[in-house]
Amino acid sequence: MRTQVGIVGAGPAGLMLSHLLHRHGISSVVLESRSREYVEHRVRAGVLEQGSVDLLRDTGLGARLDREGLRHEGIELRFDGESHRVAMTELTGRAITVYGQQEVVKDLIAARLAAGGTILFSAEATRLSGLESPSPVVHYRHEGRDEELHCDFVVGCDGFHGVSRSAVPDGVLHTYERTYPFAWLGVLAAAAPAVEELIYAHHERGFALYSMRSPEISRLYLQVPADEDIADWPDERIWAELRTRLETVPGWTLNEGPILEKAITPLRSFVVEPMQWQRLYLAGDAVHIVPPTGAKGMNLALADVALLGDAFAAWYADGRTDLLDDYSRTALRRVWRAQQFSWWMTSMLHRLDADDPYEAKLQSATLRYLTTSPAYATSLAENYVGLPLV
Ligand code: RFL
Ligand code: PHB
Repeated sequence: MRTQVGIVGAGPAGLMLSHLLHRHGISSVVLESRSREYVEHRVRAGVLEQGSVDLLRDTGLGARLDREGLRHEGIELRFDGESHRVAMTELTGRAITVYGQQEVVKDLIAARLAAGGTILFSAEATRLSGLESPSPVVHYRHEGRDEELHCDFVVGCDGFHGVSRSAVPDGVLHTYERTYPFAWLGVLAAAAPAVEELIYAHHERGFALYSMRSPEISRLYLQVPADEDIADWPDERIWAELRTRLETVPGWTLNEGPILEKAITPLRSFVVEPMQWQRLYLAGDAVHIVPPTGAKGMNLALADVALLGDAFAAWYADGRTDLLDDYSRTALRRVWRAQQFSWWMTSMLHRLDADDPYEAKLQSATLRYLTTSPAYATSLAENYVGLPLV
């Protein structure tokens, strides 16, 4: 098979890139190791920055998002038995939209297929070759056969565990990394959200987050130790812990309901530089991971491919190489802004070292400062709603 841009991975990054390229008249093929059913039902992120919403709307993907997405103009910080609102829209003029990542993925798949695009599901890329030549190849396995996808460029959008990054020779990439001694236990529950805005709760037993997906579905997270086993968390234990960490404000109670899904995700900060080598470009979780506390992962993935879409358009239309050459440097500016913000939110809100009371006092001081200083709150708000693309 031959195409102009070979894309590995049908997450938000790979699918959006294919959609953007199509709008510029550039052909692409997306290879995805999982089934369509699997990627459309994988529960992950839920928060879209204003810039991501604008990108979806401006490229014809706004209809269901505008109907079903929940626009939020603030978030709540809960700590020391108090609740404080960060009025994001008042402070920045912008808002976020709660719309599940799998809904973005469904909308993108539907749009690509309606436009005659090629997404091969259950097609696992096994290795890349010829990246230093003008016609690189993605080797993949599909329906029991080894196949080749020949293209002008390869874009690795295959997430943290993908194969694309490892095609770069040793010594070229620099890795910057931080692991945290805790993870998030996330649940999806058939319970009407008890609040209209997200609650980020700092508690002596650990962080908790109250989010949602719709007027009927709540999405909740608990900080747990990194090596925690999900089998040790029957539903009743989860609800009890959520009540302890979230019901800290007089008169506020959690709405409970059947738990539809639960999983534990480790927290990690990770960046690989540069985001390009020869004819291979890397985007999204394949080159950078943030802990989810800042709600930045999916947004960064979309921002990367927005740059790549324009860069390939300039190359195919006018033979311009400047945008492709600048891709890594430009994208990394946003990536590192999000790294710092996500690390800061994570450090402020999680229980860090139980034996260090000084740390806990610092966290309280930071949170209190946020609730008393519009200048500091604006810094949180402008990062959370997202700084303008590029
Ligand atoms: P994805 O979504 O991981 O997609 C990569 C795709 O590549 C496929 N793949 C391969 N295909 C072919 N051949 C191979 N060899 C392959 N290897 C892998 C995979 O099957 C997959 O389909 O990466 P992408 O597109 O870069 O998107 C990144 C986002 O998924 C990720 O950053 C977010 O989910 C992170 N995240 C959040 N981001 C936000 O912006 N806002 C949030 O509120 C938010 N909350 C979260 C999150 C991630 C979480 N988890 C579970 C990691 C909450 C959680 C709990
Ligand atoms: C979510 O709704 O899944 C979500 C919201 C905010 C975060 C992380 C995840 O910071």
